[in-house]
Amino acid sequence: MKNIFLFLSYFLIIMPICSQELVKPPEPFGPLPTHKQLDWHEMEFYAFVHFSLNTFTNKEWGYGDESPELFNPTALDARQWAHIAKEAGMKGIILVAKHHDGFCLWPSAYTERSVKKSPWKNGNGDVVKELAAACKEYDLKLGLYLSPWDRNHAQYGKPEYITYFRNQLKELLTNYGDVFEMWFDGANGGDGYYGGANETRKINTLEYYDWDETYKLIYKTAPKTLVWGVGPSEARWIGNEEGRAGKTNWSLLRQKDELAGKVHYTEFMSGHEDGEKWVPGEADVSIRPGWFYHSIEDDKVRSLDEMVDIYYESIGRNANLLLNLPVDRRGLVHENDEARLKELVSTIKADFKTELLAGTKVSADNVRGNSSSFAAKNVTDGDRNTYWATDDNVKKASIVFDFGKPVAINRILLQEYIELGQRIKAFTVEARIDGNWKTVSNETTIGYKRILRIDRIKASALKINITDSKACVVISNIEAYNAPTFVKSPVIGRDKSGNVSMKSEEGNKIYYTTDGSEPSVKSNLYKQGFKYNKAVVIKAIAIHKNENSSSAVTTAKYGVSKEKWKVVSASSGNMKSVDRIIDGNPDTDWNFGGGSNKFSEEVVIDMGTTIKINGFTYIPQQVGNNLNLISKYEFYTSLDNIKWTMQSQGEFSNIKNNPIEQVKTFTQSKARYLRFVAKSNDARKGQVFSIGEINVVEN
Ligand code: FUL
Repeated sequence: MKNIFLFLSYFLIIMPICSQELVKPPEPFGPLPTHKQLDWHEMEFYAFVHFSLNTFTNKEWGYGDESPELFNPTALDARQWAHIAKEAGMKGIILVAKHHDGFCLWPSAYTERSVKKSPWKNGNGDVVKELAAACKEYDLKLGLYLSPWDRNHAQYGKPEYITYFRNQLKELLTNYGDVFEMWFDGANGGDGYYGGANETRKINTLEYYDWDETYKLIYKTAPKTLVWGVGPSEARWIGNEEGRAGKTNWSLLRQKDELAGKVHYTEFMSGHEDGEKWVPGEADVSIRPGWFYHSIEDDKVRSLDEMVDIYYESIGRNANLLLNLPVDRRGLVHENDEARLKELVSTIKADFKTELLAGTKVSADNVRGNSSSFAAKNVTDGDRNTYWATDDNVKKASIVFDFGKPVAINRILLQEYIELGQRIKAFTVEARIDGNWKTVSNETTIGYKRILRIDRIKASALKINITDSKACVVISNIEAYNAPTFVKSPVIGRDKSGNVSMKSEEGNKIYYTTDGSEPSVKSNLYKQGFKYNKAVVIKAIAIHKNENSSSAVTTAKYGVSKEKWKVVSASSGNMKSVDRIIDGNPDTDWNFGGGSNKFSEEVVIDMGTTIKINGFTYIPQQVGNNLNLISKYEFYTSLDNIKWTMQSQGEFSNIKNNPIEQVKTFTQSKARYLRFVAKSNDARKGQVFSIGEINVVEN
């Protein structure tokens, strides 16, 4: 009897335990992340700081001839930057130590073009050092941006500059403690000061920097540093400066092709399913239109709606989010930016307040070797190192969470155990609503993290179906939430004649003010469009149709309407549709130039009346591929269309990567006529130029 008992207990207790131990974890599949990259993925959210001579010259790209004496912050406090970043849950700060104009925020031993020659702290300051100390104090990681392009350096384009660049790299990587990320921007615009040569220098970006050697130097000097951007990098640009990754986003890249110039940057949004290297995406974006601080953008901080979308379309789409907080002339992050960041963080915190899957009944239709080590419930245990895995040949599988009663859900978060590679190619989400299964989402990749925003459902069970995978399924984490309803802010528009219109989501009510005061349910209720052609600040909120919740405020600032504006002449282009450049709608654009013998094209606008202006703006083509961007311009004003005064000339820096409204200001002048000259960037004849809209700045 005793023997039979022992015999049975072997089969019932001991054998299952032993066989569980025998079930091996899945083999890694495809390119894998390094330890450095795994740590980097977990950082998720960190700050970018653009602060340099451009802050004081009001530019986005300096030409390289600006005097270092202009750098004179009145109250620089890197601890303030670090405090703001820490409060926002960010894990680090990447500082632009040298931008394209060559000015160094640290006292480099290899140049005089640095803080050494500025009045700030009598030339004894070091911004990199101050930030490194602040990061240490706030337990943040430090990253640095060193622009490969240097529009100041006399030897840029020659081998000597590469030595200089590498010397500076060594300085940055050895004197300031650990640097978690080294940021190499790809911009190489061509022209610059170059030690007084004032010329265009073109280099072959694939060869000139000899990145292989530079990377060797970095890895030797600072093995913990992850290198981003150009060269054989360990993380990639996401392909736009709007902070948005593709819905499908592989952490893999065909980097060999990229280094051979065979990959277009638009492919960066999604990576390559068949990429041979782990090169995950980092989505960079500024909290304002520009990367550097410009006071004119104080009321152009991105809306909360936009910021929330950015969060979900970067971190929620398997990318890290690098959010730029431009530091102003005081040397501080501006109050408006800080306030918006706080709003973003509290919205996201509220969205992820209560997790709903932990503690539910979890089951899967396949569990690797039936072993508890790979059980379905591992996805709800809060441990990223345990995972649900399927048998080797099983690339389609479902996991079900049973709530027992209807539960409201509108967010689903999923994570693969990327230590074993990125595998999932497609998945769907089903919800059991009133006893029936209904598909609520049909998706592609997951990666390190994927967050779905779905319409709120009341489900008694949730099912995730992996419908296609490169190898067996390995998922470490699945969560669900019921985020508060987010009411989108109204969109305000005003056309050429001053007709104001407002839009919100169907059924929501809009309340607005025209006197600059904050709108509330006691303000004007928007019923239909109205005419307002004087200068005005319109503020509006939307109130949700069922829940009494309100949106954030939309603020729209307008000058006198363009009712009396006319395009009087244009050097080319179809005059029938030329009004598109002054119709108040940036989405309608107009082209001119092309096929001619000219290096530049121009349009003349009559504003119908003389007003005081102190700037103009150019909005490039917004819909489409922005193929015909204007990057060099001249701008003139006149009172009579005969005698012209040049008010501004120069470049629309960075317009290629960031095709937003370009604002150029000048000393206030009376004007009735405007002449806008579009100039060919590289002295190419017959270039086509596009204009979405021309506006004036009146203050
Ligand atoms: C770009 C640069 O040209 C911008 O000035 C900015 O630094 C941005 C982050 O990268 O390509």
